Amino acid sequence: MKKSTCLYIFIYLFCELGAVSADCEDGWVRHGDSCYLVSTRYPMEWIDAMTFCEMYEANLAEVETDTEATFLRHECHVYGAGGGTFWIGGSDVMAEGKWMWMTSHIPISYTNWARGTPSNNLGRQHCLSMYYHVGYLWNDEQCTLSLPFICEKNANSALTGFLVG
Ligand SMILES: [Ca+2]
Ligand SMILES: [Ca+2]
Repeated sequence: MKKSTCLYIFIYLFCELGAVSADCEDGWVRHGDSCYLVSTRYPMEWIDAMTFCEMYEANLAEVETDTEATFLRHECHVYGAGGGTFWIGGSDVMAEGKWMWMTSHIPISYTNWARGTPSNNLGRQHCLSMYYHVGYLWNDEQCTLSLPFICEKNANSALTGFLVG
């Protein structure tokens, strides 16, 4: 092999590895320190969506800042193709009106509720969604609805998984 060809291959590999290490696994998108999977292909009940995310060492997304909420609203518009409502990781199933991020067991402080929500309509809405009809602001929904959902994991643990795996 010519020396220059060898050099090009080396540079190519170096850049490829660099791109992967700065990125998330296939199908996941990076924002801040997190990787997100916006899953629309297999809508699930809230609890099943949580389990699905856990299979990827992730959790249903926990949205702590306006920046993160805005990013995810944009992703919902892109992946939801103008429809759909997405589960994220909050619930008040433990105590009515006390909304928690269920993976980290932290009371929800930052909120992005749509007007008139949470409504606990018919006394049955205990899971948190980003709701298409209000521009993906938050709405409480019945947990047994089958909906698309968003998983979130730490970008560094995704990287570690890649290097180890
Ligand atoms: Ca988050
Ligand atoms: Ca509601």
